[in-house]
Amino acid sequence: MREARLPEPDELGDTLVLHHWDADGVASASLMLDYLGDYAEFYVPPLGFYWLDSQAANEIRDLGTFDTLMVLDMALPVESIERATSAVGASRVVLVDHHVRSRERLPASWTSLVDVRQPSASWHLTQLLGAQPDLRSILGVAGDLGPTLRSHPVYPEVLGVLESLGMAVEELERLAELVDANYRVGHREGVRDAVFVLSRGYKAPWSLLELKKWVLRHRSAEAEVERVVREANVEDFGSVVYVEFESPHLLISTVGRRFAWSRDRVAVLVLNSRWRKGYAQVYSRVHGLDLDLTPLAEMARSRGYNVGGKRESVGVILPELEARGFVRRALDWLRSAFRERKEGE
Ligand SMILES: [Mn+2]
Repeated sequence: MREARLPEPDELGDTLVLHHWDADGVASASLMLDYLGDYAEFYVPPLGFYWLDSQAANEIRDLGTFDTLMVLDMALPVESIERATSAVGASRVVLVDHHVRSRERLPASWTSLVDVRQPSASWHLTQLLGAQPDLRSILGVAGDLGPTLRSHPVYPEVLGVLESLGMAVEELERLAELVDANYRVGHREGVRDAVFVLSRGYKAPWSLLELKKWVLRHRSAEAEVERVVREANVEDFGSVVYVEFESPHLLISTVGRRFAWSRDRVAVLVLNSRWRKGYAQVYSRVHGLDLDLTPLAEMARSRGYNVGGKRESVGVILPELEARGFVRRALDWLRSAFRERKEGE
């Protein structure tokens, strides 16, 4: 089989690039801007939503018509991508990603450049472009790998790029946090703008590290985490801890991890009861023991909620009005799962 390749800019034509809002998505979009130049237009989906609703489709339609729709660093459902494609009248779809996709079959006409072995979309894209890795290539890696960066096989190559830039790894991590601050505080225009800021400034990382608007947004994101941790309602059932708060920020997994890691053997269930646009968020994580949360994810999925997660953590977006009912059932499930474990020991 011939390996799929990234089509040339003149094959892609006018291209609408839908990209993820995190540091990797932003860095990848900036690399794509170099490649496509004036042929590229960018769109960031509503922050925190891993699908495109009719309102998003309208926003996309307002951007005009395009030859190609590209989805970068985001495993959007096929239906959402089809919705966006028809909204802009595109005849070509290209996916550039490293996320595991659900079992959905992709239409055969799409160009799928998905490689789940890649540490980031930015690293993947750098290779697809046959380019020398630059700051953006490794910024996505640092953002996506987080604290596991230093033990990942790609780390020596990251260090090589850092050396050529005269930059320390801590500075790279700090820059990824600064870019992420835009989405954490819910500043969608800031995410969009960050693509262009990176394109202008990637050769001068120090000026980026001091960019006032990013520094301030980062400070406010951190302050909101502290506020939520301090003010949240916490119910302790022993092995299960329930945490509830309200915040418009995307911080539920950060808060959940904080509570999980402060105890030995625990499952935490966290509810952000009023997140935004009539939606709430629920997050669960186990720490210090092996309890498979997949049934919890299935419970949410069967109700039609948007669900992401792994064995040890699950995130759910659901209508605000249904949140408490779901949380009650989830707590019941978690507590009985624990009881069964105790009896089995
Ligand atoms: Mn990524």
